[in-house]
Amino acid sequence: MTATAERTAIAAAAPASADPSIVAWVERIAALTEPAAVHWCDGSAGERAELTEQLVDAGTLIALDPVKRPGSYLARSHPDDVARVESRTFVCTESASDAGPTNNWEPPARMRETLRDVVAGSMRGRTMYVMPFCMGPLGSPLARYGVQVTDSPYVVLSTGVMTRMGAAALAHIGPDTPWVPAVHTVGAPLEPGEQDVAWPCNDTKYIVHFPETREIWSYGSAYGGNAILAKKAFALRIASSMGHREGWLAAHMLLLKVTGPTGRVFHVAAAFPSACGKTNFAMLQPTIPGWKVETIGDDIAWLAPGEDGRLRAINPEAGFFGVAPGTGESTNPVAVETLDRDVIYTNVALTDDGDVWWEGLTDEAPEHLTDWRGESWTPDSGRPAAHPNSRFTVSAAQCPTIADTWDDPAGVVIDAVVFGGRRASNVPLVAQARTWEHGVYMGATLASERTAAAEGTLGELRRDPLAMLPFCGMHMADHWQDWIDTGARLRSTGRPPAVFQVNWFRKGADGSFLWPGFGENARVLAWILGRVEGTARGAESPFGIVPAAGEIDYAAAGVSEDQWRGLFAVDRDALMAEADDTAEFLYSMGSRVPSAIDAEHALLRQSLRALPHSS
Ligand code: OXD
Ligand code: MN
Repeated sequence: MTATAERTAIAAAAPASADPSIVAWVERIAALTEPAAVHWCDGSAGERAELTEQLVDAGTLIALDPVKRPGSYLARSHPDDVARVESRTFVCTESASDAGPTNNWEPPARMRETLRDVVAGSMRGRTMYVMPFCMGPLGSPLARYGVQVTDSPYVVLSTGVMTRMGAAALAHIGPDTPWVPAVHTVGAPLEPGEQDVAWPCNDTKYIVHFPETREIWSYGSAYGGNAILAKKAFALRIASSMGHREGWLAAHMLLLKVTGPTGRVFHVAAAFPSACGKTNFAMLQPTIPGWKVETIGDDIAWLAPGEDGRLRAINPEAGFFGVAPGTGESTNPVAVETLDRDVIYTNVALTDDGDVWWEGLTDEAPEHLTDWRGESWTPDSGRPAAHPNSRFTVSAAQCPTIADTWDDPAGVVIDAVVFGGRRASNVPLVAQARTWEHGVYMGATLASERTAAAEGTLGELRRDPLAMLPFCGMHMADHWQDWIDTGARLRSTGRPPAVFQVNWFRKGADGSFLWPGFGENARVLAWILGRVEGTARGAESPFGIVPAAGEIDYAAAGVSEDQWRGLFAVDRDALMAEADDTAEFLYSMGSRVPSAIDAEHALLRQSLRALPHSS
């Protein structure tokens, strides 16, 4: 077929509603990647069924027992393609300084050349799927659009769950609608007659963002955020840069609707680094009577000042891509119920009767399993049965606690913003920032112990500003400035939400957790909302405002007085050492650090100096 004939075939197959700019782009990418066929996704149930059948035949998906897990499948990835690859993730702005010190950077022209070389012919022998998608409720003024091409039908199924993907999204992209083009290839072209593998990928990987031209290119991986480009690549990295120009914020935050005993409704946005319990918090079941918590989102929020001077938020996603290990009846019964049907599981273990299992799903492991690599496993095997970053992909709509407003095009009004990390020491269970700027400082200097969501050494403490370290598609300090500016805008017309820092993971001298977490976190949430409502008095502390005596019934949570004291212990020397480390961290962010952040740091030092010395 000639190039012209090929182009004609692609255009002819395009839905009538496809904007010519999309058709022209698809033609260009097809000419570069040379797929054997092009399929325009409509996002229908029929399309889903067909792709699922194809993936089962190819051995990529294993159908689970239709009675135990109806409509659910297990995928096993290549053992080297199991997490986001931060070392291969790039933000390519014209000037290196605009990507900032937290991103890998290459000049765009050089990166484009590299990408052209690796991507050329990379889809040979495969079908290229074209997926129009919408982030946020269709038609919402806060929603944004994109089109991803991919040669992975597994990525098509995942994107179909995680976004509003298909014909309806395409119909919303008119000649004046900006849309983000995203190219994804597993980088494993097939020679004629070559047998495919169950999880094609490439040892070489590139996850590349061009924020100035709003483009995404991903090569070599089919796993999670590396490949479902609508999620981290678009909804956080490209979106943070879009928000910078347009006056809104992309945040690595869950969203909650909380109804208090008086019937008053609150909304909370909370940022935690990856695998620190965001999904559990998003599906919290309060242990205290009279409180109801409903889910709006578990990972990403887009926040924008509304005309009424209040901060409004949407969840741009349509599904949950949650970490399976640690999700169980005792930790997150809502997730367990959400996962009883129509789920794509990746890298969890398979039971002998066609069900799934992972560490933490039940207290006791089954006697025999097939582990995430497809090998026989018993509790004596001495290795996890599920990969620590194994995941479930499931539609948000089937979560039993999903809020009626979760896809409200107007978004919800945020009353409280929460920042949390995984900290064994130094950070109290909860503290309220004295001002919006103090809260942004708490978020900007957030640190957390490393988890399995990305490559790296587990447990190592790393700064994760606003929980955005791997997801900020711009200079981190400029992103902080966007937060500071948002507060100023809200203040000019209304009132910014109250800001809090929480830490569910503080440990005592014996190394055990001081706070039970999970449902008991509702006690902390109730105090936070008491502060918002004006019913909780709070008490001054070097951390900010903490619960006054008697304001949280910790004994009812099974916490002793000693443990409670430990949760708020102030170790002057350790805090001074951390403040020194924070100063170095702020210095490492360069000259763009907002003066408001420097001022907050100076205030903290001042208050620490005034403390009595640690005994
Ligand atoms: C995620 C992550 O997948 O943060 O949500 O890594
Ligand atoms: Mn996340």
